[in-house]
Formats: sequence, structure tokens, C-alpha cells
Amino acid sequence: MHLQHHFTRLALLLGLAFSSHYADACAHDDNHDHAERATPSVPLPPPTRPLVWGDVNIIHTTDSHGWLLGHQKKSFPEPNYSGDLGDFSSFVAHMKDIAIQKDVDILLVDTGDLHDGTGLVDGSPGSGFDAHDANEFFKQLPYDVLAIGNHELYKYNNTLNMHKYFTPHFQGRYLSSNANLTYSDEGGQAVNTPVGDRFAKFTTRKGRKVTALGVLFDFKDNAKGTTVQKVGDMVKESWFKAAIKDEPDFFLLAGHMPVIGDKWPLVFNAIRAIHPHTPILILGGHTHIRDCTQLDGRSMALESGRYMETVGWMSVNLDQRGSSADLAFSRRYLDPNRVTYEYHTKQSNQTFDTPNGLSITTGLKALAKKYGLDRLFGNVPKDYTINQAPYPGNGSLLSLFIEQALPFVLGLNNTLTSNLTTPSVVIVNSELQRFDIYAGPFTKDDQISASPFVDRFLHVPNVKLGIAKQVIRALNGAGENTKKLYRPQVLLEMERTTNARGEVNAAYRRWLKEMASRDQVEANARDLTLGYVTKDSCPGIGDDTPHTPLPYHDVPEYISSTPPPSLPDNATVDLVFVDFFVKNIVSVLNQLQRETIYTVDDAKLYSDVLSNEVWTIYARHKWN
Ligand SMILES: *[C@@H]1O[C@H](CO)[C@@H](O)[C@H](O)[C@H]1NC(C)=O
Ligand SMILES: *[C@@H]1O[C@H](CO)[C@@H](O)[C@H](O)[C@H]1NC(C)=O
Ligand SMILES: *[C@@H]1O[C@H](CO)[C@@H](O)[C@H](O)[C@H]1NC(C)=O
Ligand SMILES: *[C@@H]1O[C@H](CO)[C@@H](O)[C@H](O)[C@H]1NC(C)=O
Ligand SMILES: *[C@@H]1O[C@H](CO)[C@@H](O)[C@H](O)[C@H]1NC(C)=O
Ligand SMILES: *[C@@H]1O[C@H](CO)[C@@H](O)[C@H](O)[C@H]1NC(C)=O
Ligand SMILES: *[C@@H]1O[C@H](CO)[C@@H](O)[C@H](O)[C@H]1NC(C)=O
Ligand SMILES: CC(=O)N[C@H]1CO[C@H](CO)[C@@H](O)[C@@H]1O
Ligand SMILES: [Zn+2]
Ligand SMILES: [Zn+2]
Repeated sequence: MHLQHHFTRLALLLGLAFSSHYADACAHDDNHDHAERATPSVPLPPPTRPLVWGDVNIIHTTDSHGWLLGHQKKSFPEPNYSGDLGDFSSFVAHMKDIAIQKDVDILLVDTGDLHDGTGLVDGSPGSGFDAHDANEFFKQLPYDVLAIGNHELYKYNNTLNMHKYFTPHFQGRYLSSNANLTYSDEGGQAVNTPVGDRFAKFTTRKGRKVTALGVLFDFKDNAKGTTVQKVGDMVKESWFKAAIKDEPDFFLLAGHMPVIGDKWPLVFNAIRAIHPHTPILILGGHTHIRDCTQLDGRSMALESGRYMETVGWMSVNLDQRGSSADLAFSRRYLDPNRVTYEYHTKQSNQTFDTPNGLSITTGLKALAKKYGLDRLFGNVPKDYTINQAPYPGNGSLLSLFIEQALPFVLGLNNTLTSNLTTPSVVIVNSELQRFDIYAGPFTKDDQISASPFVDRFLHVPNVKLGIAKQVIRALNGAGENTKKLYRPQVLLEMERTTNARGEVNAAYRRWLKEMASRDQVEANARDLTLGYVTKDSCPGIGDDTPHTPLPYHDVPEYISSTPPPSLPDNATVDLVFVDFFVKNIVSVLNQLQRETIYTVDDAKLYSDVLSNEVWTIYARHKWN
């Protein structure tokens, strides 16, 4: 009875929502044959409705972080993101053809973070320039505008590489309005220059004038030899004022900056001050979520997820110059897979691939092989996830790491100062794990995606178990007293160091948590596949394929191994942790006890094993 009631109510709600979208789509779309198209002979749910095309249409990628071979695991929802860069290239080529048939403009935009995420971009063995080879494939896509991300600025060599090899290829369209690089030229002179270009002015195929920028958020942890100017200072620069002075048909603000809660309004307002009605199209990024907002009726700001799990779409119908009426915008978040791509381009599995697309796929696979990314360490028996399963618990990757993998691996090879007969308490930051580990083959590439951070294991000997237990609580800011004591000084410092490594995914997790709690009732009543369920600030439904949200479980910032239950609190243990937060450990220890005044020199090496080697060693022994 109860269920039935929910179901009916929801079916009604959904029915209404969908039918209004169909009406919307058909009003703008002169193609009414979408119902008859041949569906691929695979049991995959296609998107629900055609894209809404306008006079200007944009395909948007952001935060791809090297997922250029797509998500290849069989566990849900990974197949939804299985499209690789070759498939994407074919998709773009067909979309460009459709744009020509419709006689409208289409632009391809990327907003940064090409580095850090998979084996393809985390290490070109030997060269010292991450992502150099993978970028050669990215360059084969016909991007109209690209913006730099913070992950292009952590290592000086990477930034230099982008400047030398990426920037020239895009001929003025790789933009870094507020990010510079300093290097010595052949004559030994220091040159300070934008990594890409500061802005671009160009004319579209349909003759529309565009002024484009590439803005990075106020990023502070960039490498020595690079500079990031604050957005608030950038808009006061004379070059900026000159660049926005003339009125284009529309402004295209690409940038590695979240569309909500950041500095876009500063750029937007600076433009609006002199061009009150010019359309402003904003493409953002960085927080890895699907999001959209409109700063006014003649503007839209879209953020298109992460890791090639989302391709964004924005379209707008332009009106007369000088008009102040609201513009008709649309936006959509596509699941990047061949079903989606074939649906929207009206291609079959046989007609979809372009020669370029196929060659990109082949080339990327060959590169992965050359890098040894297919090297197999074992077969994972089941899925282990960071946030989809409760921690602690059997499905939790963090539980497996701290309770099984680490004790096993550190116990195997502990030839240094430490003494294996001494019990230990091991503490790591949960962000040490970057990505889930799914059932099936566990390769070098999976290791790099899941656990790339290279930290040493240190230990402070002779710590009372009772104190060790309080350390983890203090680090997590739990308990009345510890919260008061440690939140302000220690944890603020800690948050900064965590940010510096680019691991913080707080906004992304907030987003997952919000969708999981919001959609619980609907989830129960709907027979949908798992995936993202977006609720943004733009009108209508954004997701191209409706999904049931993934389960979400919070995890603490720091996790600790369980000490032997029989051990009394006054027994001493080795307090083991990764060197990345050694200062915080020392600081917390000194606040928790007065017997010893610790310094970072009291933290000695505990093992030869590095944090990024744990899974491979564990896999060799336990997953074979
Ligand atoms: C940066 O590149 C140079 C030139 O290839 C190389 O000598 C150097 O070791 C690299 N630095 C790092 C930190 O990889
Ligand atoms: C960036 O480079 C430009 C061009 O050389 C220079 O005028 C500007 O002052 C630099 N900006 C910063 C923040 O270093
Ligand atoms: C579609 O084409 C791809 C690439 O040619 C092929 O690998 C795949 O098996 C095909 N799928 C179906 C369902 O025919
Ligand atoms: C976790 O795994 C253990 C050992 O395989 C099993 O005994 C236990 O029931 C499992 N717990 C849950 C919640 O699945
Ligand atoms: C243990 O450490 C030694 C010395 O560093 C090394 O040669 C050996 O390969 C390590 N064993 C394992 C299983 O990692
Ligand atoms: C290891 O610890 C045990 C127990 O605390 C102690 O008896 C032994 O001497 C230690 N061995 C070394 C090599 O430190
Ligand atoms: C720990 O505490 C117990 C009970 O209070 C006491 O009997 C024991 O001697 C203490 N051990 C040490 C090493 O202080
Ligand atoms: C297109 C595609 O691969 N869709 C898959 C998305 O994930 C669900 C499971 O959540 C699968 O059932 C679909 O086949
Ligand atoms: Zn990113
Ligand atoms: Zn970023």
C-alpha cells in the first residue's frame, strides 16, 4: 500500500517531468525521427531524449585527469563511463556534421586538469614530463578553447612541458589568463610569460565574434617558477580591460573554477559593467561535480564532472544585439559511452567510428602497453569502494587497506629500526586512496589510479596505546575536548597540506552524499541504473540518462588499524603513519601528553615499502 502510493506519485512526477522535456526538445529540434532510430543490439539504457540544439552549442570536458581510455571495469556504474577518447573523437566529428546540417555553431571546450589520475598521465617513464605522450592524443581533438587547471601547475616540468608542446599546437586557444611560468631562454634570460595565452578572440563558422578567457581559481600551491594571479587582481589588469572592451557576439569564459561559490562573479561583473546584455557562456570545473547556474537571464555557467564520467552540453539561441530579454539556454550532462554517443549522433555501432577515433583508441592502448600499465598483479575477488560501502566494513577499500593490506605488507618487510614483536597502531589519511578497486584484474594502471601517492611509513616508538587511540580521535577532530583543542591550530594547517596535494574532494563527496539522501525514496521506486543524479540551479532535468544514486557512506579523514584487543592502554606501541602528516602527529602527541617532548626527528623510518607499493605487494600474495 505504502510502496504503491510512492510509486504512483513518482510515476506521475516523472511522467510530467519527462513529457515537458520532450515538448521542450521538439520545440527547438527539427528532427522528429528519434523514435525510429536503430538501437544498438546491446541491453543498455539509452539517453531519454535528444539534445536541445541552439544557435551556439558547446561540448564541454573538464577534469579528465588521464581517463582517456574510459572506465573499463565491469562493475556498476563504471560501464556507463566506458567511452574512450577515440569514441569521444568520433562523437565530436558526428556532432560537427550535425551542426553543419543544422547550420549552427558548435564549439568544443576543455577546462583543465589533464594531469594526475591514471597511468597514462601520472608518469611517462624516464622522460620527467608527465602526460606528454597522452597529450599528443588530446591534441588530436578539435578543441576551440582550452583552459589550464591546477594539476598542470604542481610540477614545474609539467607546466614547462605544456608551454613548450601543448600551447603552440592550439594556436592561441590554450588559455591561462592568470597563470604564468618563468624559465630561462637560450641566452640565460629569465622569461616570465603566461603558460598559454591570456585570452582569445575569434570568429565562429557562422561568423559570430567570440571573446574567450581561461581563468584559474585562486590556487596557491603551484610549483616554484609558476605564478597564479588572484582573479580579483586579474580583472583590474589593463590587458583584461582592453580584452573585454569591444563587444563580441558572446563571451566564452572557460576556466578551472567551480561555477558556484567561487570567483566567477568577479569576472562576470567586470564584463557586465560595460556590456550589460552581451551573452556570457561560462564553462567551469575543479570540484568534479555536475553543476549549473545562471548569473542572469543572458548567461549560463556549466560544470561537467570529472574523470570522463561526464560530457557537458550547453546551447543557446541568440537574439538581437542590445536585447535584454532572457535567452533560451539548455544544458545536459551526458554519460560518456558509445550508447549515448550513438543515440545523439543517430549512428549505429557499425557507422559510428571515424578513422581518427579508431586511431586514437589504438594509439592510447599502445601507449598503455608501452608504459606497462597492463602489467597484472592479481585478480580482485570483489569490489572495494571508498564511499559506496560503509567504513568499517567488508566492502570498504579503507577497511581492507588499514586492517588487512597494511599489516600484511608492513609485516612482510620490516628490516629497519622497528621490531615486529612490538605491537603497532597504523594511521593513514583516507585520501591516500584516490579511486575504488573493482573486481577483476588488478593492473599497474589500477594501482596508479587507486593509490598513486608516494609516502614513506614512519613510526614513533614507545607511545602508550591509550595516547595512540587519542591521536586518531584528535586528528579526526572528534570528542568535545579534542575538537576545542586541535581543530583551530593543527587541523587548519592540516587542511592546507591536504589541499596542497590536490587530494581534497570535499565538494565532490558532499555532492554524492546529498544526492544519495535526497533520492532515497525515488530510488526505491525506480528501476534505473546506478549513476549520478544531479539537481543543479538551472531549469529542467540535467542528466541525460536518469539514474538511481550510488549508495554513499562518509569516511573519516584519518583511519587507524585496530590494536590487539587484549592490549592494555598503558602498554607501549609503535605509532606508525605516513610522512606526509608527520608534523601533525608530533604536534598532536605533544598536546596529548607531557612526558616526552617530541620533534619530527623522533619519527623514524618504519619500512622500506612505500605507500604506493602496498596494493601491488598485497595483490601478488593475496589476489593470486
Ligand atoms: C625536469 O626535466 C629535466 C629535463 O628533462 C630533468 O633533467 C629533470 O630531472 C626533471 N625534473 C623532475 C623533477 O622530474
Ligand atoms: C605574466 O607574464 C606577463 C607577460 O610577460 C607579465 O606582463 C605579467 O606581469 C606576468 N604576471 C605575473 C603575475 O607574473
Ligand atoms: C560495437 O563496435 C565495437 C567497436 O567496433 C565493438 O568492439 C563492439 O563489440 C560492438 N558492439 C556491438 C554490440 O556490436
Ligand atoms: C565480513 O566478512 C567476514 C569474513 O568473511 C564475515 O564473517 C562477515 O559476516 C562479513 N560481514 C558482513 C557485514 O558482510
Ligand atoms: C624486502 O626488503 C628487501 C630489502 O630492502 C628487498 O630486497 C625485498 O625485495 C623486500 N621484500 C618484499 C617482499 O618486498
Ligand atoms: C623487540 O622487542 C622485544 C619486546 O619488546 C624485545 O624483547 C627485543 O629485545 C626487541 N628486539 C630488538 C632487536 O629491538
Ligand atoms: C598497566 O596497568 C596495569 C593495571 O593498572 C598494571 O598492573 C601494570 O603494571 C601497568 N603496566 C605498565 C607497563 O605500566
Ligand atoms: C551504457 C551503459 O554501459 N550503461 C550501463 C550503466 O550502468 C548500469 C548499471 O548501473 C548498466 O546496467 C548499464 O548497462
Ligand atoms: Zn580535477
Ligand atoms: Zn582542479
